[in-house]
Amino acid sequence: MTDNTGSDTIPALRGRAVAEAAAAADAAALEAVRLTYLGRKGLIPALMGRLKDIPPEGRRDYGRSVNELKDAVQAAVDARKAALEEAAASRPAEGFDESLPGEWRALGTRHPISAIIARATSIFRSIGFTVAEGPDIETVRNNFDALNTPPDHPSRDAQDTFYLAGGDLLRCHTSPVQVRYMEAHEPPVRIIAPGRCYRRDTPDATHSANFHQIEGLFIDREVSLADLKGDLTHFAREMMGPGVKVRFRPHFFPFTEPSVEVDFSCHVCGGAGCRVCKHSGWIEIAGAGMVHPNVLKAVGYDRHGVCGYAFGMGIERIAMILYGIPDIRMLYENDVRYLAQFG
Ligand code: 2U9
Repeated sequence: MTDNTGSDTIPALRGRAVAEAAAAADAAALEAVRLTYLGRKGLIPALMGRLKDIPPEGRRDYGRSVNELKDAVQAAVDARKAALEEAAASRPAEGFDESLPGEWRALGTRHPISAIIARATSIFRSIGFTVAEGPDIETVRNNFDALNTPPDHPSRDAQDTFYLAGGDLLRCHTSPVQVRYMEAHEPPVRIIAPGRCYRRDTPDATHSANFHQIEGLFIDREVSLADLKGDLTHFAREMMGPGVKVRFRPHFFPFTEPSVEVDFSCHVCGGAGCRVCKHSGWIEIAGAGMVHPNVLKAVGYDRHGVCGYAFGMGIERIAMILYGIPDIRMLYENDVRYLAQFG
């Protein structure tokens, strides 16, 4: 026979309805199946409505087979409903199953440069420094003029510094951060400035056009070279280990007077001499000195009757020494198989 489902026979309709009920993914889908076949306007009541069109001698059989179809579909819907309810009852609260193993996430490691900055920052924080930051693109005035750099100083040369089209430049040290800070704050000042710097260096094992520095500045009444020596010695011991010795050699920088270079005893040989320290027992780590009066004047600090010390050191150099990294370029190639061992 045919019906308003198209050409389905009663057995075919039964097969389709039972299969759809069994496949219903949830209660809503099952209800949709039920309405399609058993609902008041569904296919099975429509079949029942045709009883009057059947010749009288065939009505008994027709009525019985539609009733059997109805019972079979109702049974399939009931069975699926029970199965769905049972599954829902045995499932824990939505979204959380405490019996499952924890989710494992692959965490990255800190880049050695970030690790050194974090350690150095924490050491200086513990002795009262705060962190200051500034832009990578700077003015000639903040990067050179305010730092007492003579007009003919080689570092100003376009061979050494990246100049941008409007006359600004990429800072070649983080010192302009301190210039800005002093112009925005009254003394006393006790800040460190870690950050990215740029120089027109040809890349090799120890040079990169991009590198990082951490600089420090302490300005107050009666700050002395003894404070500088004490604070940098503390830093050396915290950073490299308690046995490290520190020595200060006279030097020259335009922005400090007097100026010193700061060496740490070699942490590999303890000062006896080895390949790492080129058999000198010492490794040059930082430059430092008492802030030049012209720098204090440039930022308007001369009227406060203050003085201070400043220092600067290269982060890559410390990372290479501490982690035994032989070539600065390994820090920038971003080979995670190599970098994953640090931090
Ligand atoms: C202000 C005044 C003075 C920062 C200083 C150095 C010495 C120094 C080098 C170390 C290795 C740069 O990365 S490196 O090549 N730095 O030797 N830096 S004193 O002096 C300042 C800074 C800011 C206002």
